[in-house]
Amino acid sequence: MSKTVVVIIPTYNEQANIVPVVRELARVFRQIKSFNFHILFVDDNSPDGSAKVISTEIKRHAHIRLLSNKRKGGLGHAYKKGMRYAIQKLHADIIVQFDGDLSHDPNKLPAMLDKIEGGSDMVLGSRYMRGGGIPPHWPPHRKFLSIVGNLFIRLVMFNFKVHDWTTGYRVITKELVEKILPVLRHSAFNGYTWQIGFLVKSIQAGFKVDEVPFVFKDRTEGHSKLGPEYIFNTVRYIMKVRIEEILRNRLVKFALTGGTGAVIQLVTLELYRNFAPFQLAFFLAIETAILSNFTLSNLWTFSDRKLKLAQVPAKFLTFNLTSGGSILIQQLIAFLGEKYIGLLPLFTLPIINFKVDTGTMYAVAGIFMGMFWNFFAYSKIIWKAKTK
Ligand SMILES: Nc1nc2c(ncn2[C@@H]2O[C@H](COP(=O)(O)OP(=O)(O)O)[C@@H](O)[C@H]2O)c(=O)[nH]1
Ligand SMILES: [Mg+2]
Repeated sequence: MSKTVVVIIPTYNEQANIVPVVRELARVFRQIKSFNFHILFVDDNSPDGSAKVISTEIKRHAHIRLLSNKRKGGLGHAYKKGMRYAIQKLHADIIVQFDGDLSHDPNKLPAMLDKIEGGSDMVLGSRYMRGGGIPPHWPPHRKFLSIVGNLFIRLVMFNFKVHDWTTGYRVITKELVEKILPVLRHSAFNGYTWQIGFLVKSIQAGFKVDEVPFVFKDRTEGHSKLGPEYIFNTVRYIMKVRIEEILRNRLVKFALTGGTGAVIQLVTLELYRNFAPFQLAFFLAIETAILSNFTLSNLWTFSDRKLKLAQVPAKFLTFNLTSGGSILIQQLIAFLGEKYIGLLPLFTLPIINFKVDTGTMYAVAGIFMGMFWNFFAYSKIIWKAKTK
């Protein structure tokens, strides 16, 4: 049995574009015999009467449907509704996101569907790769924003495999849609943030994303609904996603935990000196930092391997010993350096007039080696992964 493809077209004031878009898609559908095609319009009660034109088209063609919303709910809202309907009512195997203004080249559909048949989960129609493009007559500032904007996203996401993160032309398998739809339930994805959100979540979930180049065509009828808040929302979204990704990294958490410990040690040392002799204050400050490191590591850095309450006393004791080990490593390096290389002046940092000698280097090396040791001790001894 051949697979069912549902092309979803959200419309808001696209009255003059409906007939040509149906004609163009129908022409391409006729060339591909191996799929059942449907067109599903999702209209938000467009004031220009788009729905009326769609209804006339439904009488002239088979396989066209219309979903109507009472009021404008945004692009993402329209796609959510359309995708659910396409899967549940039209039994879609493959879903296509397609703009109603003929900006997307329907002739690229066969190549995109081929890639889906070849095992991709999502195929993007991409403007920013060889063979793709944006309208040559765009004014320079619009070209700049479009190209640099996408470059910026690629840089922030640190993913250079995807060339066009914001394209609205996409062919997607039902399996991917079923996984990602619930993830984007939140109303933050009801507008244009839908596009970047959908792609980011799909990549994070490990789906295979591919691209086919196409040349974006400017609409000849109607107006774009894209507002300036779109740029702001997209940038805010990718920054948020990246910071979350970075903070999920254990090494980053470890470094932040250690940094917090160092600050706590310095601050509490000043505090304890008010009522304790220096040696005791020094020791107490170290112990406070150790307590902070232990707590943060257990609740955050290694929260996936959190200790049971009964384990805490013994593990805390071990933690003290391994932390002592790190101090020992620092002193050993300083001792060996001084003994075999010596304390030689290197240079002076201008402005702050800080003299750097080999002793500074031994301290830096010691701190680094101590950190290596600590991370080893944390992950292999104290918060050892359970072997199954
Ligand atoms: N149903 C619905 N469609 C929308 C909404 N906003 C935009 N669209 C449609 O989404 C598609 C892309 O929008 P467009 O304004 O062309 O965005 P641009 O191509 O990025 O400038 C068009 O078919 C619009 O009619 C909305 O709030 N609801
Ligand atoms: Mg458009």
